[in-house]
Amino acid sequence: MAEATNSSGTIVLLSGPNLNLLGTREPGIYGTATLDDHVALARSTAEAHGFELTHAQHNHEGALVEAVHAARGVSVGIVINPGAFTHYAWALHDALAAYEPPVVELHLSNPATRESFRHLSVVAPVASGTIAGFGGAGYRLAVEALVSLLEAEGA
Ligand code: CA2
Repeated sequence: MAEATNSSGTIVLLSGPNLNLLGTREPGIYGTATLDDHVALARSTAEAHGFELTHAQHNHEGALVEAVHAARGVSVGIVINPGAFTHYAWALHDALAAYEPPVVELHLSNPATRESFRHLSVVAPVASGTIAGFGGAGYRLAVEALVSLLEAEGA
């Protein structure tokens, strides 16, 4: 028999390439917390609002595209830190465009203040909004932003 759940639905958190290395290098830009630390914060924030959260990290664009496909119909929204794919991965853009619920783009750093190649986001046009530059707190802020969109939709 299926377990009863009071969950309002599942939020999918997706992480792009190299984010599995967080906490091991470049602490000046990305901080000392690990990806597991960020996922734990995102999950506790989601659960505090009555949602479940699943997470996947992929270093390959196709795997992220497939994760977006897999989220269709079974999730209420996506929070995604696409890593460097942010700046050129049009297949990821297209996959997110075909995903109906809201998408929140997330970055630890603020790409707008960094090298010019980071100024273009191909994800931004298919996201409801972007949280960037707040370090690890962004994982809480991004989930809260998504929950607020979902609550506004349900209102
Ligand atoms: O600020 C962010 O969250 C980024 O998405 C991080 C990406 C970067 O390409 C984006 O422009 C902004 C890079 C993630 C790489 O993470 C590393 C972590 C530790 C050591 C090396 C890379």
